[in-house]
Amino acid sequence: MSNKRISLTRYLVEQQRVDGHIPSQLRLLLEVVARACKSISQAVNKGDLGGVLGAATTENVQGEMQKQLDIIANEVLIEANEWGGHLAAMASEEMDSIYVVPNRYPQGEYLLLFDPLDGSSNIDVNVSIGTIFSVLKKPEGSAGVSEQDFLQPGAQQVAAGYCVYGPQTTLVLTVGDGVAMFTLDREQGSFVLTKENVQIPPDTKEFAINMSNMRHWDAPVKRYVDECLAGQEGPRGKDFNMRWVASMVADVHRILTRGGVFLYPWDKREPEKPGKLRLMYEANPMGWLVEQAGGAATNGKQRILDIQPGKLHERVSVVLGSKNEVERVTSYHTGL
Ligand code: P6P
Repeated sequence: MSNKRISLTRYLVEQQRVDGHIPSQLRLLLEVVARACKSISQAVNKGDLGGVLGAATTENVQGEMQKQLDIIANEVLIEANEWGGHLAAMASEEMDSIYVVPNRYPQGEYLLLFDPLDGSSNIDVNVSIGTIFSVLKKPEGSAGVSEQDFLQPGAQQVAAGYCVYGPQTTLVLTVGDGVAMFTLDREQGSFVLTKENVQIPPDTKEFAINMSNMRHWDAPVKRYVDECLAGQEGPRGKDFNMRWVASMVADVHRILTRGGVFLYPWDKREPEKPGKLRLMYEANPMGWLVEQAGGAATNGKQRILDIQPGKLHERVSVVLGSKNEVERVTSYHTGL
């Protein structure tokens, strides 16, 4: 077995040619997104030297102050993808409405959704952040493209992934045939396959949640976390460890790499909102990656990928990771 590492390009060509798994236009789309992530990684890695740390003067659709790098990453993804002929439109956490590919470029059959730089509260303190992306097909027969075309359950995704900008820059991808990881070789300037057929252990001793919100949680979440904290002497009969990076990409990457369960549940702080995280470009892509790696992802009550979106920027509660833990948390909510 050759120990010659294969590039992202070769992996995608083989997924297209050998497995007939992805059409050439989807392969092109994923190569363009990967190149955009390389550019974002370079901007992030410059930090203060690039003069782009700190806040911008604008808010995003969520009412959150944008960081300069949020806006830069968004522009990089738009400019990289709009001319290729593979997309009909894009949607981003950083844009109120969809971005339709301008008439001067050919329209394609895919819809690209992304959180261009997730975890941006960590940018200025040099903690891992990342780009999350999801790919849908434009519904057949619809002339033109509208926001309604994006409102498909996560089970309809044809590709999903993220790029984590940490000690390594690593692209993690699924096209429905398992999860593969590609590490950026900066000397070659290319992503190289470093792990495939990623598997999340079904059990874990590590949970990830923002504990400062404990007094605001619903009873099932409080029960689950209390049992973890009770450790060996408690009902779980084992001690647990806790992690919270406050960057979903970093927390999910740890879970894909060594297992764990991640929770961002509904809480009483903003009771009208189902959760903090966004369904279309955070929970859906991460949920599919986790499922493709043998894990599970629910909103506490139902499979995230089955949720029918009502709005482009709608939020959702998220419980994802090691299958047996996710099933336990979900059973505490449903009583099943
Ligand atoms: P909190 C980052 O802003 C983010 O959207 C996710 O990446 C992360 O998991 C979560 O919010 C962190 O939220 O309330 O702990 O700061």
